Amino acid sequence: AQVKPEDMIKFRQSGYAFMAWNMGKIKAQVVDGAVPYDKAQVEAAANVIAAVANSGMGALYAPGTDQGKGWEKTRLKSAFFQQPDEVRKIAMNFVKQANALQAAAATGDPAAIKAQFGETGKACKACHEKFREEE
Ligand code: ASC
Repeated sequence: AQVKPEDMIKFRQSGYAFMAWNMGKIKAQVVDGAVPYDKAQVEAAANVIAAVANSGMGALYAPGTDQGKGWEKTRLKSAFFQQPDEVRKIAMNFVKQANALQAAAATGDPAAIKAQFGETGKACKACHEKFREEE
């Protein structure tokens, strides 16, 4: 069945929100130390992020889904549709970094996970800086 544009926005925002929650769990354990490191919890979080990153979310960016007229609010800039090569590069790097975070989590080495958490966050940020409107 055809996915409605407003549902595309909702689904992709759900994916990012769920990844953000899981990034926060990893950050609390290996960056901030606010929560004691638990290998299984960090692995579970990294597995979620990798699964979402590999789920083919590009399909949720149909032309026109930067409009938001009466739909879910979106902060997607129209530049996203004018720079497909740049979008592809950023998206592929994000998938690569998410997969590397999953691999790092599996090692159980908090220092390696922390380093790769930083790289993954940079990959998130690259898209925000180019294609997400300020609040
Ligand atoms: C996160 C999160 C993001 C990225 C970004 C990295 O944990 O929710 O959007 O990392 O802050 O700079």
